[in-house]
Amino acid sequence: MLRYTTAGESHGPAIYTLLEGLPAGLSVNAESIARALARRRGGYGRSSRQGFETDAIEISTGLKGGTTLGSPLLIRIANQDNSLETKPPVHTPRPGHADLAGMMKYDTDDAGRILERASARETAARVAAGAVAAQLLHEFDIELFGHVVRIGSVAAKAGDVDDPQKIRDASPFYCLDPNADQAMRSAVDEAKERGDTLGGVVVVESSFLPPGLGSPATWYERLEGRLAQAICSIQAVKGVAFGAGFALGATPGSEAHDEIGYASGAFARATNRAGGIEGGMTNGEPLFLQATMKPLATLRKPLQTVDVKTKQPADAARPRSDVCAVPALSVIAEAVVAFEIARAMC
Ligand code: EPS
Repeated sequence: MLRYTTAGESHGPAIYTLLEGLPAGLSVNAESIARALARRRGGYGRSSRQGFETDAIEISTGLKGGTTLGSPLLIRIANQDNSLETKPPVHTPRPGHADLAGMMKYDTDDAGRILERASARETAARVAAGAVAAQLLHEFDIELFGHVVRIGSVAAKAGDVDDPQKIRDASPFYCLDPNADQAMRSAVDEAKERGDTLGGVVVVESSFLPPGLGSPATWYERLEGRLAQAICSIQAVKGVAFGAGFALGATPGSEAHDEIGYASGAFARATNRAGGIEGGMTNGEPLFLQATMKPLATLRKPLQTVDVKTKQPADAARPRSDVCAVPALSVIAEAVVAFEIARAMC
């Protein structure tokens, strides 16, 4: 079975991805992993950390001559910020972060012991795994495409564009509507000025999936379930929707489904409200899913909390953090979807 796990602390010496179940003979290109990691570091609104991390990777095991042996692949991503052992304890948990729940779970008064793994730094390891999965999918001409459609109250205009990759990669928000970039930038600048943070919405889509990936018969192989778990496990994600998503709950059946036609030797649908998945399987139509990210929990103008040692009201901790990490989410979401699709292909 294709699977991966990650290890490593946000401010330890390195983070790691261990991938198991890759087929033998797959060509693994370290540069395309590095490119995906560079995209994750980018996007407007990130903290100074992304300016000095280089995400230098080492593929420590699993390859000979650049192709997989079929054995576990271990990827190490170095941290430039390796300050774990000298960080002072944090007694003022941030509302919205893993701090307080983790302190109660692990019976500690130091949120630092929780945030080292809860931190979104871990998503670099997931992007590395997704980049390897993308190389496997590439062998089958399957590509996935993630982009940003909302930053706070600013929505991108939907619509088809020529050369979406070029437009997205030129956008500081990884967005397909160049007219939205300026409004998004102002929204992030204003949030920063206020000591606030912003969330948003991303889309992951693919036009190239063969029908039948997933299962109608086994609950944990149903593709929407697998993808929802992968997406909702990303730090700060609070929701996922497929196709028309939540709007389907307010739509009569006569307008909610995608009627089936047949033309030029293939089944064809005029609409794609299902987002390319029916009955837990791909149906041959484009995959379309959205994920929503809450605003990050570390605010320069701190929310109110309690000092867990004194039990007195206090300002929440405000370690270095991003104002907005939604562009990065589009890269991470693309990576975890690539992994689930590759897993289903295997
Ligand atoms: C992040 C690394 C972290 C945070 C952020 C994302 O690094 P540091 O805490 O050292 O600045 O900037 O993490 C969070 C948003 C979070 O909630 O922990 C990264 O590499 O993506």
